[in-house]
Amino acid sequence: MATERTFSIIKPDATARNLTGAVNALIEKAGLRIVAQKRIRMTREQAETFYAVHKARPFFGELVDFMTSGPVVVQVLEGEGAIAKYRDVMGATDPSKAAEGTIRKVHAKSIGENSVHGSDAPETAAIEIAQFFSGNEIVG
Ligand code: FUP
Repeated sequence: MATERTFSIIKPDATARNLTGAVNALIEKAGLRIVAQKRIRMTREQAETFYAVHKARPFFGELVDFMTSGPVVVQVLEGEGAIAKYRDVMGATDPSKAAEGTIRKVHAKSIGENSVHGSDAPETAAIEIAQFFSGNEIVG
């Protein structure tokens, strides 16, 4: 399998509970390398752009409110099959349905406050990485 990069966000519910290191430990234990990372406060415009695909969904407003409610840590993760691997490490969107040992099973509070984001495909990974990082900020 090819080496890939995926985009990750440690969300406000996790930074509020001081879980950045705990999430990073699960990422690194899975063999993914954190090749870029920064802590930011997302603007509404950034969150609306990032989640534009969900614009028509009933939870869109709440999602943007939540993602701008506190600091987030945006990251680029690298590894063999990193996109699918990180989705496995994250677990299902709804933490009550997530597999044992996954980030969302261990740490997430609800389907909305679910601790992490990870890209779902190579095309979205490239777009999401480019929204938050320039090339020279990613050091593999
Ligand atoms: P995921 O790819 O697992 O992050 O899930 P989705 O792309 O389906 O959803 C993106 C985000 O929208 C979730 F992380 C949280 C939010 N969401 C809700 O708040 N309610 C829902 O019913 C579904 C998603």
